[in-house]
Amino acid sequence: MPVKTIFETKIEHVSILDEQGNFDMQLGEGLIPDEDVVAMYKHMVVCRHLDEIAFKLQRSGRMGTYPENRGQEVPSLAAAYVLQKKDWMVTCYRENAGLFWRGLPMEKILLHWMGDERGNHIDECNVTPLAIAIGSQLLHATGLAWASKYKKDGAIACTFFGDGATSEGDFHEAANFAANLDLPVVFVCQNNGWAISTPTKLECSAPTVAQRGIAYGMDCVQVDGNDLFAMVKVMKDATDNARTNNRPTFIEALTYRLGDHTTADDARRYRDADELAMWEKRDPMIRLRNYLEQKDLWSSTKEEEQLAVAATTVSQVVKNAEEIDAPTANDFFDFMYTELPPQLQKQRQTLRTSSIGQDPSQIEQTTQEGVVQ
Ligand SMILES: Cc1ncc(C[n+]2csc(CCOP(=O)(O)OP(=O)(O)O)c2C)c(N)n1
Ligand SMILES: [Mg+2]
Repeated sequence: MPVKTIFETKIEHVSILDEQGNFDMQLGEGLIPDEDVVAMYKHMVVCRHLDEIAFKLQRSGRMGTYPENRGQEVPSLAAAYVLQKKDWMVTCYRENAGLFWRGLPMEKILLHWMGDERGNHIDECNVTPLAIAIGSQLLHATGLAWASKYKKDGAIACTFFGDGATSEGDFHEAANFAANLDLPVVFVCQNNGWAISTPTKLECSAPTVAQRGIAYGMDCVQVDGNDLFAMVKVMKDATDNARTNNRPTFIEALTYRLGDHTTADDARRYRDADELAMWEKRDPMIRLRNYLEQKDLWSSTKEEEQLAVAATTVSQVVKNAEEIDAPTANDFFDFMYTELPPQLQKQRQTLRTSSIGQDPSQIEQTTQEGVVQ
């Protein structure tokens, strides 16, 4: 029997506005109206300022650990621009730009990193709380898409994760379910080359991360994740695929975190200065600003004005986050169950006494602090 090839595939790489400023008219013309490109650039200016201030809040002891988003603004913003209101955006922790575009109040992100659970009470838009357990959110997105399909509400789910997350079992389980059950999910992998200090090549021997999706029968594409136009293009294709065919797509967005992994990290210990310098030149905002200036849609004056808007907006956001009333101790109990089980009711009632969890009627003395509001 002759040996025959039974499966062949290829991964396409999509780029429209490259780092030299070349623009592919065939793919890019008419893709995004000029006023929307300007609006997204303005949004990025605000997001970048928030990122800088969040870093400083941590350094000055006013916030807990924070993962800088700098350099990775495009993938989530492009996705949020393409998604519909009813869709779900299910993120990890470097998607501020997209979350804010969808309508998540900025102070909620600060509250989250300040350790205040109210940052995770989200009823403004269909986004889920930030996932810190790497890869866990992929299963949530797949479940949301499955529920939407069951309910026939037409919503799709778009989830974000890093290159490192594709080495987690959760990724493989989510991908398998999504593809086998024909679920409308868009998997956006932000490949920034590193999982903390582990370079992508040490955990993925294949030439692209995108091809990990092929094993599950998904459509897979690689894109320049610092190119707003290319990212919008692949997101449009992927959301059409999800909405029309109920099929998942895997998008590998090549990007780079210009900061440390988090404020608890020092990337200089494992990353070459040359590598960083190369990616600083590929900063998505520089590229977009040059494009807009060439088209006479932006100028230094407009940049100054927008920086002033960003400063005012962000200082109000910080004020809102810092001046919020302290949470009550009862919050601890009040958001886990619809009906609190009896033993937890006892704990709630006796939270501020020295007899936590005992039957309140058995407690002889309750101090003033023991009165639970
Ligand atoms: C389940 C789990 N294992 C380990 C960690 C610790 N951890 C936090 S971030 C990270 C690396 C993630 O890398 P990647 O998925 O590439 O995302 P990036 O931070 O580069 O965007 C690890 C291992 C975690 N948060 N959750
Ligand atoms: Mg990574």
